[in-house]
Amino acid sequence: MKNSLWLALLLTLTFCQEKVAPPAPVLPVPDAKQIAWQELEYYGFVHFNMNTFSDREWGFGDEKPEMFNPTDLQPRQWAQVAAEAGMKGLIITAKHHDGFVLWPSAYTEHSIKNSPWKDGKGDLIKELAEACKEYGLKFGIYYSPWDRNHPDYGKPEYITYMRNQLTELLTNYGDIFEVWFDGANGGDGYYGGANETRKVDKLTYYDWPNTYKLVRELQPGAMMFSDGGPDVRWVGNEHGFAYETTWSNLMRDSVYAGMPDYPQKYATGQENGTHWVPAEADVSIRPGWYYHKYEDHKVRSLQQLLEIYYKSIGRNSSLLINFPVDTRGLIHENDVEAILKFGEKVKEDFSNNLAPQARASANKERGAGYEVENVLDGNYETYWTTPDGGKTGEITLDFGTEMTFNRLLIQEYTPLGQRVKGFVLEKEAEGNWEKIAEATTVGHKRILRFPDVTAAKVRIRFTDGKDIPVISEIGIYNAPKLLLPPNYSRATSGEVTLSSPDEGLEVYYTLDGSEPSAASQKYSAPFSIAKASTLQAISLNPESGKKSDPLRVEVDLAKSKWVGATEKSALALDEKAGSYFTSEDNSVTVDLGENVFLKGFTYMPMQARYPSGFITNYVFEVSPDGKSWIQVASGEFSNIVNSPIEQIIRFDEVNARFIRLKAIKTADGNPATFAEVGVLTK
Ligand code: FUL
Ligand code: CA
Repeated sequence: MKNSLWLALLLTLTFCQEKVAPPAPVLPVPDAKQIAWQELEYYGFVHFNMNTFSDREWGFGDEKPEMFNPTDLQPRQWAQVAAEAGMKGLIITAKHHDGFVLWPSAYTEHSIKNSPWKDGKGDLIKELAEACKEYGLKFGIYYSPWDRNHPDYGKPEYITYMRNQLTELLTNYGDIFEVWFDGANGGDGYYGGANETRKVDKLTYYDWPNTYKLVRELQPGAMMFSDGGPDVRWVGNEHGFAYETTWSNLMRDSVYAGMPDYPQKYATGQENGTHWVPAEADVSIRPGWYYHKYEDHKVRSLQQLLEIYYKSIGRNSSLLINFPVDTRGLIHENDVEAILKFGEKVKEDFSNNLAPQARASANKERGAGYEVENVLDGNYETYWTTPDGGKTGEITLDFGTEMTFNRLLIQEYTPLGQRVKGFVLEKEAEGNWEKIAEATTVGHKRILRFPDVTAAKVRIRFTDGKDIPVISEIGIYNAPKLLLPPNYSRATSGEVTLSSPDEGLEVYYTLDGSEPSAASQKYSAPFSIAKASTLQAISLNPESGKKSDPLRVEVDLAKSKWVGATEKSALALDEKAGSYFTSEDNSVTVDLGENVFLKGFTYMPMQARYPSGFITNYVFEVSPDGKSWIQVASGEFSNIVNSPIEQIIRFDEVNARFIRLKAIKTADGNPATFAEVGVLTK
């Protein structure tokens, strides 16, 4: 009797000692589906619908179903590419603003069932749902509330139509992980032939509460996206960037889809937001959301994609990258190459977490179950936290030996709410703590990039928060350098600037056609190239000795003495492809400032997102005095509309002081535009 009493007492004591209560949550907190969704982080968008065939971004609604005619439609290729690129899901534009639907809906004729694709017997939503399953991807639906085709849009009847279609989509295709409601709505359209402008009250027209209820009933696990949630919110721009300070908390009741001041006022989330509505950053891999052949050369570079990664996923947002599937029905080769390289590089950057090699300690510990080691165990569910009271805490990682690194990753345990408002990363150097980097919010994931640091001991100080810090994971990485060719630009003076694509790389170049190496001229500051030369340059990692592929540019005569005949034509002579000159008389005339032997000219068409005035037929003339002109070349820039890259035309050598490029015809009949005009002298 006595013994068992003692045992019971002992057990109780031990139990009491070990049982430390977890911190109370700081509201708001995510629900179960939001917690699961958070883990996905990175998934893909597919914009493929009528616009693909009308070559538009927004269709008017009067397009004919016959136009939807892909020649090689392969949703399995999309899924395969997405999976290989590391994406966790795909969201398809089931219906965009033009109203055309990619499944045989019973409620409209404006659908693939009246298209030539598979003789109207196909169901693209079904095919993609199956392909996603095959490749282990989650499947999501984009559905535009705005419908420029439907005769009832703007009337109450349309809401029934919308709910009928949502019911089809959310019943017949298995699990849907995200339903994407676009915020763009109301305006002019076909509307069943009415051809008029219809405005709706964005707040009340759709009766969102009841539409949300329907989605919840049919797909309880689905996240609903719109500008203001309810489950996931728009990041407020289409560049794929979240903010230095990004809260998952949102004043949800103040926000509705399509509100004009949403991006400025609400997109960052708010510290005191009432609901958990995390950000999603959406961005297309090209300038447009839909495929346009003329953007084949404008697929985002690896450097740009990485920037997006670190500014979205690295800033407490998910990342949704769009593929504008082409008119064949495939993700274009250029986009495939770009996304696979990107996927590989992200994997490489985070392939080796150094943090678990360190001995961790903390200035405060809550007790058993909340030890500091929890931030190094690779398990999101386990976390370190401090006793109640205060808003700060420090973790020190001691490697015992010097380590080199350039990334810090931190994850808060968000089921207990987003808390951290400020933190600093420091290293120990000769007994002192030196700051490496600092930032504000953490949330699900925060990643800081900084130039290589070598240290044996680092410290992360959580300096401010809504309450005590609760940290799931800390990672330290040494991301390999981005060994891409240097970036090149040139001023009108002839001055050339080269920049390396990553920290800590060196740049070497040659001007004589030979291949650059570490023995070539090392780039340290802008230098001048006045005459025609072949510039080749490499980026080189001085530690590994590895080098990038060479950049190769045919540099020609500097434009320092050039004067355009009109003031505005200087925009065609400023060495900037992004600026352009619109000419009412369809020509550019230039005084080269000296007599020059010419062997050709170049024309860079306008590079803006919605270009106009591409020259299709040209005449090129030269003159000794700006008065008497002789024509030295004429012809066609044949594929310029589809491929608006720099056009290079050669002719027999002539001597000239003045040049003139004239458009005989432009692609759209609008005044000719010139992004840049140059000459060839070599
Ligand atoms: C926007 C739409 O208007 C675009 O066409 C595109 O679908 C993009 C993802 O959302 O609001
Ligand atoms: Ca952990």
